[in-house]
Amino acid sequence: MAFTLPELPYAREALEPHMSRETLEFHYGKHHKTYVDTANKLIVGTEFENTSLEDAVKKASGKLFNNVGQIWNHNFFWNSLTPKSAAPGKKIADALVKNFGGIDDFKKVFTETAIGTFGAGWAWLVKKPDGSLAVISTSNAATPLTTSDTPLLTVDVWEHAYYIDYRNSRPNYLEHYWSLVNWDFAEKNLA
Ligand code: MN3
Repeated sequence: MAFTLPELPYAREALEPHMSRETLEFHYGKHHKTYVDTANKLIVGTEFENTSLEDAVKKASGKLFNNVGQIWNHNFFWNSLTPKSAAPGKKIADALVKNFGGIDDFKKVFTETAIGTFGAGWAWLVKKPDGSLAVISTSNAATPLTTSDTPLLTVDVWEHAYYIDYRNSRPNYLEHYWSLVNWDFAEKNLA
């Protein structure tokens, strides 16, 4: 069973002006696709030929982990975005207020964590096993899927995520990220 590149949940230009069609063409159409193609080459003749993507992320190491981790992280990232971003629903809003003091306080922590992630990586809103929410950062292909945390929302802070639209300015990218957040997705993951 080969890994597949899922269809984007929106059109390539749907996230404009915050994220350009060109960024989607490269980030989804080339970077994400390459992780899928590379993983599919690496699993030939291995125990991973018939495992699900989730199981592969949990069990693989080295180069295969890097590629399946990145497939999963990108699948999660595209779903963390929407062209129809609306205010957070009551459940997720209440949880953010309870854990961070307010929605703007959460955004500040998440933005600082994303900007402060050294080099390539990801910032995540996660639910801890005790039910509390936290913001964490992972490097390269590392993902909360291999931990006891439940991911709710993510932002990709690899340079390839923002270089076309914002050059070296990760802060500008983060500013626009908030116009694209799919709070419904975060709320569903919280349930
Ligand atoms: Mn990426």
